[in-house]
Amino acid sequence: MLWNAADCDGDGVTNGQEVTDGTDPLDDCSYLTASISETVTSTSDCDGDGVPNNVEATDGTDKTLVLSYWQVQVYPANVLS
Ligand SMILES: [Ca+2]
Ligand SMILES: [Ca+2]
Ligand SMILES: [Ca+2]
Repeated sequence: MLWNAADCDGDGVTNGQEVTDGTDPLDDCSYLTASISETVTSTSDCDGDGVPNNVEATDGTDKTLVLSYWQVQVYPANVLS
């Protein structure tokens, strides 16, 4: 696999895209959520809320917000309409 197409840190963003975004391809807490295109395999807990990144990705919660648990997720009204 080409390096650019690989995801070395497992944050779901390919190395090439991380370089484009200016994030660190070797830091699984450095990425742009909007650029995630791969399955998140990182088990780091970047926001310290006790839920690993790969689980947060499955739940659809925000890995960078401490208060973003699935159970307490509150969407703005304009997202639901
Ligand atoms: Ca990555
Ligand atoms: Ca990264
Ligand atoms: Ca977390």
